[in-house]
Amino acid sequence: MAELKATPGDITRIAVDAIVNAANTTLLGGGGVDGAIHRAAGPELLAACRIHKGCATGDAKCTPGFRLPAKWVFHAVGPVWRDGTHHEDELLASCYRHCLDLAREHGLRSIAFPAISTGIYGFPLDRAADIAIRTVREHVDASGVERVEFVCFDRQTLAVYTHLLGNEPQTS
Ligand code: AR6
Repeated sequence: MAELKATPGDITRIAVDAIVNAANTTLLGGGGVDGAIHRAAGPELLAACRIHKGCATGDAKCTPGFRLPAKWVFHAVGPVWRDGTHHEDELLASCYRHCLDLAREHGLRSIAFPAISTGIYGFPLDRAADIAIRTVREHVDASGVERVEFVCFDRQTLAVYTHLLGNEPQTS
């Protein structure tokens, strides 16, 4: 049974096998958590991202973590929120699923996710957190991952994840 928990703070400081980036389809960096990850990992990260030649929305690509404490970065591209009728839910779930697939392919045991799409991309936080937790619960055991941290950068995000995870034992 995997452990799922809400962790306050900055994902660039988390020592896990892989951290997940909330990237865009170019994979060439941006603001928010993407900017923070590129700054902390160093310029080698951008060079490694270029090799992928972009990433489709709902998919994720892997690079090394370079100067980060995490060994790997999975660059996931969440959907831009429009009105909920443009496959936003499915595309967001697909990001989490693809990251767990990458973790299985690399034989990883721990992974940390930010709240993908809930910043600049405008996905409603409650709805996104529910999708994140449900999708991870559904797929984590098949992935071999034993520890999942949902890293919450702000108080509101931490409150939502703590509420959704906290009413039950923090296991999948
Ligand atoms: N650690 C953990 N979470 C963070 C950090 C951090 N260091 N910094 C911000 N967050 P966002 P999106 C939180 O906007 O909505 C970029 O330009 C933030 O508070 O980073 O998927 C990309 O290149 C929020 O809860 O990602 C794309 O163009 C969450 O991370 C676009 O933004 C996601 O916010 C992606 O937008």
